[in-house]
Amino acid sequence: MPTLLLTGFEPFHTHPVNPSAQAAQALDGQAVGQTRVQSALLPVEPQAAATQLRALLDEYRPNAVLLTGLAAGRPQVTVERVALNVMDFSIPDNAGQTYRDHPACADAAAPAAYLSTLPLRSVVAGWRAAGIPGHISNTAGLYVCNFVLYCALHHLAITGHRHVPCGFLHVPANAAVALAVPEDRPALPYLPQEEITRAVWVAAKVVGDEL
Ligand code: PCA
Repeated sequence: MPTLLLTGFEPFHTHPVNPSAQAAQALDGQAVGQTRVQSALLPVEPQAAATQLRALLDEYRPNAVLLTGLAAGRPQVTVERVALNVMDFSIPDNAGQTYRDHPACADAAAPAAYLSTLPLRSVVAGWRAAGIPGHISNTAGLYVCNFVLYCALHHLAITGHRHVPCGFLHVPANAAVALAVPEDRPALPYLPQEEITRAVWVAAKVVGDEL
């Protein structure tokens, strides 16, 4: 059975939970269509996350890679188109570090950007067919999610696995994340966790079906 590596992130910043982690945990070990989901949680700390991710790619040799994270403030699920070789954090990571105008990968051969190798249009079509509004996003930000997507695509490229579909889903806040925002601060749009998990499941199904 083909394996799909599904990652979520630990909580970060002021968010008490991370809905991407809850979705990844809920789907761990499940057969989605003909594909087995293998989930992992990544720290919101670039070097530690990259080390862990490279080890997961080398150990599991997944047939597809679906990375997920929280984009608090986005109203819908999104599938990212591109990862840039830039880190420019507006908030510190979980180790208290803030990187500014910093390359994600300093190798001379590292390109300025990698395009996601997921079937983006099929994922969005799969969501719509399942009654889930979602769209392609043209920026994954310049924080840890963009960094991790860049590292995964770079690692697959330099280890001869460019053919392995790999990309990133950003999910909205869930109720717990939205409830943690003080009432005098701008309110966050949210989706129930079950719907976030279902959107990740549908994306995994679409990606697995196209293998
Ligand atoms: N979202 C952050 C990092 C971890 C997460 O879940 C991001 O969008 O970069």
